[in-house]
Amino acid sequence: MLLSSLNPLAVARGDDMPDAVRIGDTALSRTDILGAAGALAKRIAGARVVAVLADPTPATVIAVVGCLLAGVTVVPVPPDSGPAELDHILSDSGAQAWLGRAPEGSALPVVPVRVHSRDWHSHPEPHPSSTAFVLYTSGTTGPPKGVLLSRRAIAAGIDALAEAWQWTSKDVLVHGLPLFHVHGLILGVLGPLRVGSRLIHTVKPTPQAYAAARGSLYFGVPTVWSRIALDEESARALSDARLLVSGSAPLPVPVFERLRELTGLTPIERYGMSETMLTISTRVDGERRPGWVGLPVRGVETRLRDEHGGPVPHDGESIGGLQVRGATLFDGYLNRPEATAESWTDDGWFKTGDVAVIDEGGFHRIVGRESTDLIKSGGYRIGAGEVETALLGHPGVKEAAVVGLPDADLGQRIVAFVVGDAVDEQVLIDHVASQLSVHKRPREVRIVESLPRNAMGKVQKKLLA
Ligand code: MLC
Ligand code: AMP
Repeated sequence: MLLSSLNPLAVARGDDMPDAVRIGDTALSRTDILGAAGALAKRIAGARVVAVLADPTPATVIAVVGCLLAGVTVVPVPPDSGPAELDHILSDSGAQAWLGRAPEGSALPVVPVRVHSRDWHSHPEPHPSSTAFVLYTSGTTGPPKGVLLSRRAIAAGIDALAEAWQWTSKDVLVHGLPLFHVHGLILGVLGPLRVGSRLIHTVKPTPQAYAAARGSLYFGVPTVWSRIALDEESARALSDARLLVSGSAPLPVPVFERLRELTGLTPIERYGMSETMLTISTRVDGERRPGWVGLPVRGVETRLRDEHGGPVPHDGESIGGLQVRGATLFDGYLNRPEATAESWTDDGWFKTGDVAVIDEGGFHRIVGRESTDLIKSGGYRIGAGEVETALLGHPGVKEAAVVGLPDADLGQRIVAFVVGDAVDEQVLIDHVASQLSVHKRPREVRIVESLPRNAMGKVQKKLLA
């Protein structure tokens, strides 16, 4: 009826339910979403690219679906983005308008999202290779890069996971993740719309909200799961679920084991990136080994390479750079031909920047990242360079070096080493939180006399860690 390559509402109408999508206290049927998105699609048809301040609200879901219907590229923007991030995202993406809410002071026009509007006009199916999303994600240095994701890749990614997890319309998915990333938005909202399962979005991913939702399929980043593992009552309430799925960062083995003990369920772990969507996962009908992320999903191939591009044996011990190719991959970084070219090998594999081990059976273990300058904190990817630039923008800061240190709750916590004059730690944390998205703030600032440097003057971050 609608979109063949990416039909987020394929099972609309026939099997509709009044609460197909629940976000906080608001429930929407598929017909509600389709009608409101249709009305929006009519208004934006012909636009090229628009931005959505991606709060966890029904308006965000309707805005994204409206763009998919109209074939307009959408840029989901973290709602707490700082002024420099916003300027960069808007100018780099060429966004022509905001859908729904706009941040204060933005000069772009705003197209309202009306949850109760309805329009059933059908739109021509956009080409599968057209760009559905530009997702901004951090690199080691500089401002975030726009990852171009096509309709075709998104459809392939969701379908491959549905197969691996036996995810069907009988499931009720529960999560409370942000709606501006692959995990919460593409997998967590478009996934259920495409598969036909219900979605309960808890707004915040708290243990209590997960326990109260009584779903069959749960998504969380490891921080969410480790908080649940510490809350015995909430964890036990998940015992009736079918699958607990963890991803976006490594799930610590003790958390895996504790969840199994409290819920009787063995977590599914899966691995992915904004650039590749989800490429590796354990399967419902396969082994779930703590500390390992499983097998490539349908349509994806992986390999390991050493620093000279030579092959690394898949023997369960040898460590190499993980490379992937297949149907779920992005089409490059917007306006960044050099960065795009650097991230691919000459023979067409994407270099993830992660180091991994593959065993004889094809099972993958992610060992870490090649660069210490990409930090994963609470499942968010944060570039050390971006935080350092924000710190150096404070008049009291002379030098700054940012690293991710191990943290039981967040996986890594952002720690800034700062050389400066009479600077207060909390003032610097608040300064970064006001310039960038709040989750990019250092959790700790250490004022030091000097930074360790090598003979070339380069900061030795390994010594700080
Ligand atoms: C604290 N706050 C401040 C502040 N200090 N605000 C302003 N200035 C300061 N100095 C406020 C925040 O605004 C927030 O308020 C509250 O404190 C908590 O901040 P937080 O840092 O968000 O909370 P935290 O508990 O640390 O969050 C943990 C978390 C979060 C797990 C909920 O990290 C999270 O949602 N992570 C998900 C990341 C994710 O989805 N990644 C997927 C990437 S895709 P308030 O009022 O807002 O609570 C990907 C591909 C794949 O990786 O493989 O999936
Ligand atoms: P992002 O672009 O925010 O999606 O972050 C992608 C990065 O998250 C990957 O390159 C990995 O470093 C990390 N990641 C995602 N899933 C996992 C996982 N299951 N185990 C370990 N690291 C992961």
